[in-house]
Amino acid sequence: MGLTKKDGELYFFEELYPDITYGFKVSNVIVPETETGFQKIMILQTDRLGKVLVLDGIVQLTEEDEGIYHEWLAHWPLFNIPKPRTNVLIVGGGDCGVAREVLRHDSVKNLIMVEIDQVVVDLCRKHLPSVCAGVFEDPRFKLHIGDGAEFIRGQKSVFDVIIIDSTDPIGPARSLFNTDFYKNIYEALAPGGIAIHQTGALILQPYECPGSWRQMERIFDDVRVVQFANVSYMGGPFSLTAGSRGKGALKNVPGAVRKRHKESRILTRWYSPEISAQPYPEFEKRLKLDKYGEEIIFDLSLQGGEKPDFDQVSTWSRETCAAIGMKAFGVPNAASPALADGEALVQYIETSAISYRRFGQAASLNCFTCDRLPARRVIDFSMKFFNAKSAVCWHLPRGSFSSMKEIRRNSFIFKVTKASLKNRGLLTREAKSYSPRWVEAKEIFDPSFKTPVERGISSAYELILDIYDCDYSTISSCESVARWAGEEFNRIAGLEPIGAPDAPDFGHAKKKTAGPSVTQLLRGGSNISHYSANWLMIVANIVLREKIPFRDAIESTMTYFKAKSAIGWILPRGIISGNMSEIARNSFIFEVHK
Ligand code: AG3
Repeated sequence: MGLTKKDGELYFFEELYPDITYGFKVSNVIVPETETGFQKIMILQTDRLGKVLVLDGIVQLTEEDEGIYHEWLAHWPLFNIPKPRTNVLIVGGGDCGVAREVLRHDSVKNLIMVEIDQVVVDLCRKHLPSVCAGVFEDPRFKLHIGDGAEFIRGQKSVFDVIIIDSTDPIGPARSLFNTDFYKNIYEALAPGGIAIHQTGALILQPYECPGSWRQMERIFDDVRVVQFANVSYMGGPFSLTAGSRGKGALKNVPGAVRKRHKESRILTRWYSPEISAQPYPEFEKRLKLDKYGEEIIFDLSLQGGEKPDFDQVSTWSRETCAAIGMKAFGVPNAASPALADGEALVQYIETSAISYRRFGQAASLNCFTCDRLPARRVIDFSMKFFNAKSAVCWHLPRGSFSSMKEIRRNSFIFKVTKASLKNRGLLTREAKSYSPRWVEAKEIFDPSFKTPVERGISSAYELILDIYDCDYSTISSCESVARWAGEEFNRIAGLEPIGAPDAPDFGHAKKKTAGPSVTQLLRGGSNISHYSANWLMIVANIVLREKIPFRDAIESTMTYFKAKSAIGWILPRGIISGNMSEIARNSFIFEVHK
């Protein structure tokens, strides 16, 4: 919307979000929207907020409240760091508001600011002199015009504090939200140093802070979220995410911080050592969860030649949702109304998806949720629905951050009968449960490896992949995940897609699901993937009959998402009956490292 007339008066409405905005009355346009070569800049005069800096339609600061953001960004790390604070780097920060606050610390001897956009610096210097007050006159300040991500590369143990005052991860700042950048930042920190980054509004940008937190958590020794709220950044709680090189620097020990603040004699307007700026504890707990989801996978034998069609299976999927108390999203997706042998039906649910396919007389079912999973109810309901006497089940922790051993220990294989369903308690306790067989990836990758189908165990098999530490930009774009599922994977694996990948937006970000889903129906199979920017993870279930080149398919997937590690399972599917220990012996779990 940007500048808009409302009742004959000029208003500005922010353009960060497609579906929600805020605005204010503009008394004068000081700098009309100008393309800088990197972004669009505009400076406005308002009665209520003073001058306002807008980049690409997004409010960066207002004179009225810029102090809140700049003070927290500069003083939180500078007062927390126990070691001398001598060398400081700012990445971005072209308006010089953070630089102004940093330079108030006498202990800072050198401050380098790397800003990509000279036009922002010049126009802010000219029109927002109160923001950059004193900065250009200070001999400790050095401005470097260039790309911060480039500048930082190869710098080793140089800075005590690094402050990343970037725009949002759209436009020129995209590269500042990636794992490589955070790694380079870590390297550039002196031991004991702290880096801090603006990571967006907690509620309106639900992936941003968790996405940065999760990447930083893998790289830095301690990570912590700092929370505040201001007027300029709509949506209430706003986050900064800090990481340290070495342990202990982010403890925010009130006594020590208070002492440093007092001794510095810096009179802050907004920053105070009395405020812990800790995020909501429940938010923090969710951030630290280490399991993405859970899945129950089971095969039933259908009665006397039955071949349920689209309508029947749709009813099953809808009623399964009701049985587990989860909302269905959209309508079931299938290749044809007949649901021929091997063809999948997929129903998205509020926390992931449930799916069906039939191989001969076996119905192969999956129920994945990123929330609670009442496995007993799913199995019980489905056995009744399809009138089956027993089910072969695999219960898997999906996207677990535990060790391989732990993941294997929590992957259960067991058989359920009508009788065992009558009891209460854990299904795996009652039935004898088995674990999948742990094998080296190279065994799976060896051309001589035989799938459960080739071993004569089952008529189909399922390749399950949990791919960790994906690249933020790749994983946060639905198009790029759909391109992987629709083109890349099939090309390498030699699979024939039916139609285009289905990647609906059910507004997952606003709901409780951990991530949106993509389905690619395949000739004789399907690829159902869930992905999540805040978990930096893609979890995929590929059900097939034919063998695919596992090494190439998994390697190219990991390369595509720039991932470092993955856990995989290969399970027999389409089982009518069988010996459980044989089924377990032919259910594999493996670990892949780049
Ligand atoms: N840079 C951070 C702007 C963030 C805007 N995002 C938002 N409202 N969700 C500000 C630069 C000020 N020096």
